[in-house]
Amino acid sequence: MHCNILGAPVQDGSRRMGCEMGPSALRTAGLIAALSELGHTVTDLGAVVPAAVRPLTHGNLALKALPEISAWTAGIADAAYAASGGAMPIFLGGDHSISAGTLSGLARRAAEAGRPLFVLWLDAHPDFHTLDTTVSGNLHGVPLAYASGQPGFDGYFPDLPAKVDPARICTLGIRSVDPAERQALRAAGVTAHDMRAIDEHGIAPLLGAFLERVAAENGLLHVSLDVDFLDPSIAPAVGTTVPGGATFREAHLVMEMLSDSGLVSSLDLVELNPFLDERGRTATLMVDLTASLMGRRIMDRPTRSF
Ligand code: DIR
Ligand code: MN
Ligand code: MN
Ligand code: MN
Repeated sequence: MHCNILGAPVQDGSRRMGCEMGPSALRTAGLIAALSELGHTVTDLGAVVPAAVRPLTHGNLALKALPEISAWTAGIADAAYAASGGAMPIFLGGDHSISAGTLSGLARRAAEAGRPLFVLWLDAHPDFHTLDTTVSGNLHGVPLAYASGQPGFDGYFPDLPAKVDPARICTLGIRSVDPAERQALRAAGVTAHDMRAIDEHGIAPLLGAFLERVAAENGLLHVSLDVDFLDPSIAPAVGTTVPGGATFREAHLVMEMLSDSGLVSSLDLVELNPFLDERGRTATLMVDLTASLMGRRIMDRPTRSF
């Protein structure tokens, strides 16, 4: 597999500074060497450049850095489109607002290829706010709503060349959902597996059922991995820790199942704030999880799908 690495050093989508160091920390933790050791070829495309910032005013006065995030979204969408198709793009955030751009570019690519795009959202949060419903005003809380065509983004975020069908989105690991998001997720038909579902059923059958759907439609699969999907005890370097997250083994199992499936076509690694890390521990875990997704194994096993 050929991997295109793109840095997206965005931090204005979250409340605190530090995510702009995410791409550097993931590179320092050995991402490129890990991919090369697994037999992949890698091109590091450096950092995405945002589009020109233009002034924007919105009735929701809580919104933070709307002109800046809108400009990043346009730049990242173009870069994501250019880096996909024939190679696997890996986007290094940056806070989760970068996925407004990655999903837009990837949806355009999938539409041109005539393939349905599926999205696996690994996160404590569904990030399904619109510009009107967000209470915090932090735009890392809106990318999934934007990319799936929820209302209220027109004139503020770039027009979408293609939307992600909400029925092809699966969130896994959510445990902090605002009331407006809960209602919007249900209305849009997003598959939302919360931590209780993982407790009750185990993570493997939930993921397996989604992968069956991707395979049945010959879909492309984008995986968006937010650091806060993981339990804070193993991944402290994120601004929005929520207790009760995925364990080390659950997270690796997800990545190994994704690898076995052969379905993953692109990946976001987001919300790493290296300023909050304990000697690179979280950055290293994110690299190790990426390695599992890209084929690293404890023992060889006959490849099975899921
Ligand atoms: C919260 C937190 N729902 C918000 N969202 C985060 O600000 O809208 N997403 N942290 O990753
Ligand atoms: Mn997120
Ligand atoms: Mn989150
Ligand atoms: Mn949110």
